[in-house]
Amino acid sequence: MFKKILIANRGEIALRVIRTCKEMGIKTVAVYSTADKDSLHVRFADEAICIGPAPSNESYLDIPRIISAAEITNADAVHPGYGFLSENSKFSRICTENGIKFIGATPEQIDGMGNKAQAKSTMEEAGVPCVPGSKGLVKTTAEAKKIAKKIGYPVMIKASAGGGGKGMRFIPSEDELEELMDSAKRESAACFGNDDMYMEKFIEEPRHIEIQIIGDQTGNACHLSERDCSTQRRHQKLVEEVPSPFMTKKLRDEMGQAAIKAAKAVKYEGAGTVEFLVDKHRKFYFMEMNTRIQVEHCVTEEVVGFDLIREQIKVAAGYKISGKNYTPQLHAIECRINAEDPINGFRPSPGKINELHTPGGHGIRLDTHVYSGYAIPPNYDSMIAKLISVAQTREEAIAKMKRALDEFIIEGIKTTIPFHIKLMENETFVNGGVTTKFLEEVEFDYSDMK
Ligand code: MV4
Repeated sequence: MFKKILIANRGEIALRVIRTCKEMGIKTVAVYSTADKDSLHVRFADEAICIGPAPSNESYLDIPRIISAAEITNADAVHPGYGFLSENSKFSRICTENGIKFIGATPEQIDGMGNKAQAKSTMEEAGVPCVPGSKGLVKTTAEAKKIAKKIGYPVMIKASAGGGGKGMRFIPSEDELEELMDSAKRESAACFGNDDMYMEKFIEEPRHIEIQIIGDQTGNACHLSERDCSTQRRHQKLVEEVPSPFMTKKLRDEMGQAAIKAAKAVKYEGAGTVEFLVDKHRKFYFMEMNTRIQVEHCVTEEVVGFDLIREQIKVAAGYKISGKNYTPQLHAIECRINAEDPINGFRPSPGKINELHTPGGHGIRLDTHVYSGYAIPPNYDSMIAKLISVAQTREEAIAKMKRALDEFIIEGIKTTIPFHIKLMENETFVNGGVTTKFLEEVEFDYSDMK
């Protein structure tokens, strides 16, 4: 087992990893920017090294500085968390070349999944259902028109280097194709320095359902059931839950088997997520594979009953997984609490937390790095807490979440708490009818809130 892990991240996930390391008797090294000198991950780690100023490019994304910190402190492994360098193949490679175990995917797996057109081909070959569309890249608009005509409009054109909706366009008919494909190419070139495109048939009002998988160094892999992440706004997830209210035993089994095929096809080691689009007929299609621990891993932990960070560390150290798949026995919901004002278009609201009262009680978990008096820096992601409720049924989990949101007091900044209170009372959400289109269409009325 590792003796000392450097956590190349900040915020709640850095704290999350430190907690598990402590429980496992592994020493921890925090790295931090000057903006984070008063952060809890700095205080709770065994050692902490300042790696630069507030901008991520000069701190949490600066590979040489992080490798130096690992060498100075004699860390034998690095946990990258999510975001930052977690899916950076160069970082994964440099860690390995320096004799530091990267707790995550290999450079080949990161690049293979980062290239979305290639990832789709790999999955198709492995027998994972994919959305009908182009075989690989679409080079010209003439070729695009030919393929679109064959699969039928509407279609989606997607950037191969993309993800999170960047460089993606909905094309209703041939008339708009040329203009939309050109603009997608320009956006992709500007964002990713690459304008490769592929095409898919448009899936109407899909749900975003992902499968958590874990693989070990012997090539064995299992799934830990699904997470429904359909409650998104502009490709930002706001709520995740398991089981999906749309799930059936048969669908879980089929999606789980497809996700295991996906993992085995790339000999996946560690924790990963296979994302699917699910249409109204419960047909599912591979969308992307994430080669990292995700923000929403906690809901899975609550329903399967084990610590995913611990499992990640164990497989990275060479332990074998049991190979058994999991069916959720409980219901868990996560609300992302962001320092954003939902009443004003989710505008960022960094600043000092003057007063904080955190919820607790039966079935409530709160993962956060904030405390009373903490100043949220404007430089990073706006997520400040993850509130998770766990209960026997969905109805009870919603009731618990509502109760916990009402107890949650954060003064000095605006947060997404009012949004979540409204969502927990929304008929479509309560009925389990949320698709990825829901938050594009609904506008909550906050006038009755203080
Ligand atoms: C789609 C789609 C419909 N049909 N692909 C959005 C982000 C990117 N990862 C894939 N996305 C979509 N791809 C086809 N063929 C609809 C979306 C989509 C979406 C997917 C997941 C979660 C939220 C979404 C919001 C809008 C569109």
